[in-house]
Formats: sequence, structure tokens, C-alpha cells
Amino acid sequence: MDKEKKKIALITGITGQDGSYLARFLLNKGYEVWGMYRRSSGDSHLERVEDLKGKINFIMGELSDYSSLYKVIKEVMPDEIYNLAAQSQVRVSFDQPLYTKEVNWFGVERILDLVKEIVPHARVYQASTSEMFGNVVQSPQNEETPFAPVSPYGEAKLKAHEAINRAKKEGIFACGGVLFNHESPKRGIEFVTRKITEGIVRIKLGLPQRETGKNFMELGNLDAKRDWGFAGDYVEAMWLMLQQDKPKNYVIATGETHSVREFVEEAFKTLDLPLTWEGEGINEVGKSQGEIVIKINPHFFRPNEINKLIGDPSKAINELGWKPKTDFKELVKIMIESDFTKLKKDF
Ligand code: NDP
Ligand code: GDR
Repeated sequence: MDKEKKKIALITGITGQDGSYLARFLLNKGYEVWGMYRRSSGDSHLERVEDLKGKINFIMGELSDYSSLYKVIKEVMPDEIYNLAAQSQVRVSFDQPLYTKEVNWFGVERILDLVKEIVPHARVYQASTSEMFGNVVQSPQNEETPFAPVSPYGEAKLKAHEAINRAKKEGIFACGGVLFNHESPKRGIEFVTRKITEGIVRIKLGLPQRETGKNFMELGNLDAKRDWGFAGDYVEAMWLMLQQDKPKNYVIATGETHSVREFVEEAFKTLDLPLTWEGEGINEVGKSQGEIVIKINPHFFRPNEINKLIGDPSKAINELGWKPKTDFKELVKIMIESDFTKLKKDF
């Protein structure tokens, strides 16, 4: 990229998992990167991007506040906007449905409104999601699959996705990336994959569980199936969508599905720990070397659950030239190794 004419990218949700990977990816592509973060009482939530201080520009903004977004877009004047900010926890959206819609739906409407007014040339990536499919019968899911969300989170993201489609018709280069679950060592501890890898490493090292102080993990629905990829692979697809001649929506997935139970089993295997299951339903337990190491806690069940998701990324493979590089086993290994290194150091 010409040094004089660096493209300017604005990433909302810079402090999150994807923001952190995407910022690095865009820096390597020669972009001037601006990361939007929201106010908090400390700066511990900047830990994922601590090492990017001095390399990217940080700017404070809040998706629920129109005037703050106005100031951000006016100051940055981006060529590309990656809207990754969201209340991203499906379980929490049942407890905070209105807030979730305020941020995940209206936040996107605000951004699109400002793009039309201030930077109509800007290309917009919206973080849409496989949660929009709900318990749809068609499997695997692709760009033509009808949406039927079952959570306030999924509903809000679908409304945002529709707003993106509307903006497209109004001439804005806006894309909805329908991304299936993607994980990494930077995944928030409240999501099941990271909770599992961190929790099992603690069991391996004889440390109590981080949240509960107990020496067994507590999980919810072990039989939910998800299409799990690696976040580092998925941010490339976000960028590729904005480099096309026409704005289109794409499904980004691995095309494989695995249950939470399989994820747990693979994590134990990676650490050379035995695991057996005993009992049924909420009385089911996981045992290792004679000790109970996993229990079911109904607190982690959802009022409405999606049983199985599996994506068909053919369109992205054919049109973007994108493909997932990290398989399920490799993903579990990367996450386990990272947690092992971190916890061993503190031990
Ligand atoms: P994270 O939860 O790790 O990050 C979310 C980011 O949004 C954080 O930076 C958070 O800031 C910020 N944020 C939350 N609320 C607001 C707000 N009101 N105003 C400004 N910023 C806010 O999510 P991921 O990185 O995993 O996901 C990125 C996006 O992709 C999200 O929109 C998510 O819904 C979507 N998505 C994710 C998938 C996945 O598997 N990871 C799959 C499909 C879609 P703070 O640090 O202060 O909380
Ligand atoms: P998800 O991710 O809801 O798919 O949303 P999460 O990791 O929270 O749940 C995946 C599946 O695991 C089951 N589960 C548990 N989940 C959590 N969090 N904690 C548990 O203890 C537990 N036990 C079982 C869940 O019921 C579910 O079936 C993620 C987020 O990144 C969204 O923002 C994104 O849009 C979707 O992925 C695609």
C-alpha cells in the first residue's frame, strides 16, 4: 500500500477478541487503524490490545450514544468501518434484552445513519452471526437459509443485518459477515470453549476453578453442537468482504460441527488426562483419575437453546478465495497450550 495514501480503518469493539486480531491483520496490510473503545472504570479491559498502544489510535465511543459516534466518525473519517462492538453474550441477552437491542441493533442503525451523512464512500463490515439461524431445519446453513433467531441477541443481530441490506440498496458498501463461532486464546472466559480450556488446565495443575474456587468445572448443555473455527482465520474474511467489487453477505464457517462434550473430551486428551462420563441429565458428571472434575449446573442452561449449527462456507471459498486454516483439534490445542503457559507461569 502507498505510504502517502494509507487507508483508514475504524474498528469498533477493539478491546474484544476479534478487534484484537483484526487490528493486527490490518496493521500488517498497511492500514492506519483506529480502535473504538468504551469508557470503563479501569483500563483492564484494554489488556488484549495493550501491545498495540503506539501502533494504533484509540478513540472513545459508545454504540448507544449517537453524539459520541458522530464525534468518532468525524474525527477518524474512515475508509472502512468494522463494526465488531456488541453485547456479544447470548445467555446475557435473555437477562438484558432491551440493552442488547439498543446496542446490537440500534447501534448499527446509528453507524449507518452517520455513514450516509459523513462518509458515504466508506465500506462497512457488520458482525452478523450464525445465531440468526436459530433452530432452522436446513443443514448446513448458507446465505440462502432463512433466519429464525431464538434469543434477544439473535433477534437484535438479525435486525442489524436487515439494516445492512437496506443500506446496501441505498448505495452504501455494507456487508454482513454471517460468522459462525470462532475462538482463540483471546476468547472471553465467559464463552464455553475458553471456559473449558482454562478450567481443564486448572484441573491439570491442581488449581481451583477461577470463578467458583471449587476443584470441579460447572457446565451447562453438553450436547449443543457448534461450528467452531479460529478467530485469527476469520478476521481475514472480514477484510476480504470489503475488498470486493460489490457488497455481499457471506457465511464464514469451517463446515464441521462438534458438541460441547466433544470439545471437553478433546481438551482432556490434549492434556493427557483420562475422562469418563457417568450419570444422566443434570446428574451427569465427568470423572478423571477417580475425582469428579465436571458437574452440570442448570444456571448455564438457556431459556431457548440452539441445538446444532453448521455452516457452509462455499460462497466465501469460491468468491473470496478464503478458507479456514485451523481445524478443530488444532484449535483446542492452541487454546490449551496458551492457557497452560499462562497458568504455569503464575503457579
Ligand atoms: P467480544 O465480546 O470479545 O467483544 C465485544 C466488543 O464490543 C468489546 O470490545 C466490548 O467492549 C465492545 N462493546 C460492547 N458493548 C459496547 C458498547 N455499548 N459500545 C461500544 N463498544 C461496546 O466479542 P468478539 O470479539 O468475540 O465478537 C466480535 C463481534 O462479532 C461481536 O459483535 C459479536 O457479536 C460478533 N460475533 C462473534 C462471533 C464469535 O464467535 N466470536 C461469531 C459471530 C458474531 P468492552 O471490552 O468494554 O466490553
Ligand atoms: P454462543 O457461545 O452462545 O454460541 O455465542 P457460547 O460459548 O456462550 O455457547 C456455546 C454453546 O455452549 C453451551 N454451553 C455453555 N455456554 C457457556 N457460555 N457456558 C457454559 O458453561 C456452557 N455449557 C454449555 C451453550 O448453551 C451453547 O450452546 C457465541 C458468541 O460469540 C456470539 O456473540 C456469537 O454470535 C455466536 O457465538 C456465533
